[in-house]
Amino acid sequence: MGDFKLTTVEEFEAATDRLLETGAKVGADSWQLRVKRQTPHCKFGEEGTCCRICTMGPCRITPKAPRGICGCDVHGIVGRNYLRFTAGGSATHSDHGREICHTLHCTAPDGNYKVKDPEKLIRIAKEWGVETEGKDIYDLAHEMAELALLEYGKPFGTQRFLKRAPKHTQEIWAREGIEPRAIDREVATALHMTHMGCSSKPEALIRQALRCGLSDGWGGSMAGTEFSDVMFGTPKPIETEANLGVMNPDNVNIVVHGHDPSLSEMICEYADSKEMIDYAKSVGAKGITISGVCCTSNEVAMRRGIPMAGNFLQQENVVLTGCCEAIVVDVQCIFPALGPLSKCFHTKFITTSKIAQMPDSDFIHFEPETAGENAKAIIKMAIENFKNRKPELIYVPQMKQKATVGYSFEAIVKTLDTVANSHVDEFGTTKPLVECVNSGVLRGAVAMVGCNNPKIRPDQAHIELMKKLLANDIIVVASGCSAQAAAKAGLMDKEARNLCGAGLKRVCELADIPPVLHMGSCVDISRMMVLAAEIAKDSGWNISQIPLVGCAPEWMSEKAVSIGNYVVATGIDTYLGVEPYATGSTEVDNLLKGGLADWVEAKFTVEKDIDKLVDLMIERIEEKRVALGI
Ligand code: BF8
Ligand code: SF4
Repeated sequence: MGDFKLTTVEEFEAATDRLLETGAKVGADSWQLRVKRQTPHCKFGEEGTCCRICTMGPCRITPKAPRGICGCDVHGIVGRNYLRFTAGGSATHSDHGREICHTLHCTAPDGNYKVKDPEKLIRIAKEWGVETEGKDIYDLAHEMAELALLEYGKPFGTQRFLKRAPKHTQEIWAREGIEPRAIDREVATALHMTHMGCSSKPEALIRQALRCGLSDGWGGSMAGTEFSDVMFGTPKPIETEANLGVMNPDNVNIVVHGHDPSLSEMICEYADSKEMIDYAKSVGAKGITISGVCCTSNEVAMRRGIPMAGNFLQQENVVLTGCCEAIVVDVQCIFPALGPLSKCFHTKFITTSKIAQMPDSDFIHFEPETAGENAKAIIKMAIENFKNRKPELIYVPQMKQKATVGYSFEAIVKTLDTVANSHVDEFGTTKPLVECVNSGVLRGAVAMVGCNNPKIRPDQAHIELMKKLLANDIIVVASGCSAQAAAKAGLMDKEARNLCGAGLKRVCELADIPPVLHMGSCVDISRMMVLAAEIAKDSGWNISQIPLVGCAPEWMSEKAVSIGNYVVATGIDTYLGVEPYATGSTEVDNLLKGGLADWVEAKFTVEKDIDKLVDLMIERIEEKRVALGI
């Protein structure tokens, strides 16, 4: 086993405490302090029983006041709030996807953005019935970009990617009336339905939440993932490192944070140029280190092996190291706190998108047409900031783990194909994986996703859940901040296979994989949908029958609820460690945690006790095995 050892959450916390001491010296605020000031939280908000969608209110439901002024009951109010929450998430993911489609439209052989995976582009074009023969690849890229953009507003029909789902799943969506139409339409319908005096019937509201979620997972997010692969390359296994120790005090440190790979890819590209490295040396640095936070980090880690400095609740820590020259952000999950915090240090907080504009930041508008110049300007700004460091504030926790990442759907299929020798001739299917599950070498799989949330001890739930699953021969695929928690702990180091049960350990050895497979960012949960769909087709099982569940133990965002809705609507039971704001209505709560199964063959389970949560997932996986007779 060599000297491999997991990094513990206690060690993460000790490192954070040391950084917070630096913060205290300069009067910095932190989320740890703000949580104290914000708790206890408002009960009405937590239960979803406050309505403020018209100015006759706000109305709060209590035993004495069981209806709002308009007469809406608690079930209507909670259902509307849940749908609005979903619409926020779906809009956000999908708009990210739209940006990617726009960037695809800007690709040119001599431009900032190119087509790096032409085979994938052609594959999707054929799927969409677009003629590819004899066409210039850039003409095809532009045609596909336009078609993809039309998916957002097309007047008729449903999402093109739905055809990727097994027939049974497509039939369920049609039967339940939840096949997503144009992506923007599902968001607009959600907002329309929840306007004052429209829907107040929980069934109708939750049905639309599923539909709106599906327009994200099988629409906007899927477009984001697929066309990012076309432009930046489909991820393949690659070595990297994770945790704050990847920051190098001798170098100019640039941290990329957010979600859109169009920005981070360009920064990585130029930071690697001789011109920029020489410039960094001229100011006394040894070089340039790019590292990442949140999903943009996952994107560049998966494709370039760029190290991951941390996940969501670690974003302030990178500034607290005192050696972050610039934290460059695009959209989503960016703490506005980074503005004032950066002012306590020499750090430049650089915002780049009109979607995410924040006080106390330097705004450099990043656009596909001028991406190269923008990236250079940002890197130069960071380099020129190197001299402004305050040496007495520099402290980087020497903590990092090795990780093998880059397990796109394509990479998983290719890698696991090597496990079952009998199927070498069937390269390109999930059959070897199905065979491992069938024989019981693998008991099943869990898709671990989502954020950190101070309501749960950060990273602890992700890591402990994964450890127990691995010990029980359940393979884990992970994305988003969950994947980063795993990487920081060391669970994406191939050596971590020693923590697995005998079956999973054997699979990891034969396929030469870590036991937790990094599938990418949160939009890349669409990769997991494709994987589930292909497993269903190759096994003959329905998606809901596969010994597979989803889990977001520390989730916090609207995007996460949108994801939850499409994962469940795809037939995958989903386990949460944090309650959605829906417990105030028995009708909505019962629907989410029970009734949905009658519609889509899956439902939510919420359990705040993490030990119980993992046991429930293992039980469910074993139940599914029994039902399949395997
Ligand atoms: O989209 S897991 S904290 S970074 S919302 Fe955000 Fe949550 Fe992280 Fe990526 Ni996803
Ligand atoms: Fe109150 Fe009804 Fe207005 Fe909501 S819509 S704020 S419940 S009056």
